[in-house]
Amino acid sequence: MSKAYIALGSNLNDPESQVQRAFLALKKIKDTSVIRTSSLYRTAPVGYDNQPDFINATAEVSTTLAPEELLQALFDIEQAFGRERPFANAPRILDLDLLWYENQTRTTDFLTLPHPRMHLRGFVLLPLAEIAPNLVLTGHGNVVKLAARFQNEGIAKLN
Ligand code: PH2
Ligand code: MG
Ligand code: MG
Repeated sequence: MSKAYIALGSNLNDPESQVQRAFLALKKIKDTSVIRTSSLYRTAPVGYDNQPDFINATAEVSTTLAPEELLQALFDIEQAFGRERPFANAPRILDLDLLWYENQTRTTDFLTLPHPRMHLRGFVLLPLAEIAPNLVLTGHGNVVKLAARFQNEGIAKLN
C-alpha cells in the first residue's frame, strides 16, 4: 500500500457540498481507502482573482493503484461532477489534484509529482498541515512550517 495526498477545490454550484460529495467519491475509488480528510477551508482565489471564493480541503489515501492510475481516477471523478475547462484557473465545480505519492517523483505531460506549486499555496498547505503535520516536502521542508507563512492570507477554516 502507498500513501498519497489529494487536494480538493470547488468554487461553483454550492462548493461546500461539492467537496463533501467529493470525499464520498474518493471512498469509491478501486483499491484505495480514505485514511483521513481535513476540515473545509474558505479561501480567496489565487491566480485569477475575478471569481468566487473557493472551498478547499485535502485527503490522505492509501492505495495499491500506481500514481498515474490514481490521477486518472481523480480525473474521472472531476468529469462525473461536470468539470469544464474553459481556460487556466477558471472557476470549477471540482478540482482534484494529486499532491504527493509516497516520495515518488514524476515529470511527464500527464503527471508531475510532487505537485510543482503545492509548497507555494496556502489553500493547499493549511488543509494539508492539518492531516499530515509531519510531512516533509523534499527541498522545501515541513508542511506545518510552510503553512505558517499563509496563516492570514484570506483563508478561514470552517466550523
Ligand atoms: N486553484 C487553482 C488556482 N487558484 N485558488 C484557491 N483559493 N483555491 C484553489 O483551489 C485554486 C486557486 C488552480 O487549480
Ligand atoms: Mg487540477
Ligand atoms: Mg488545482
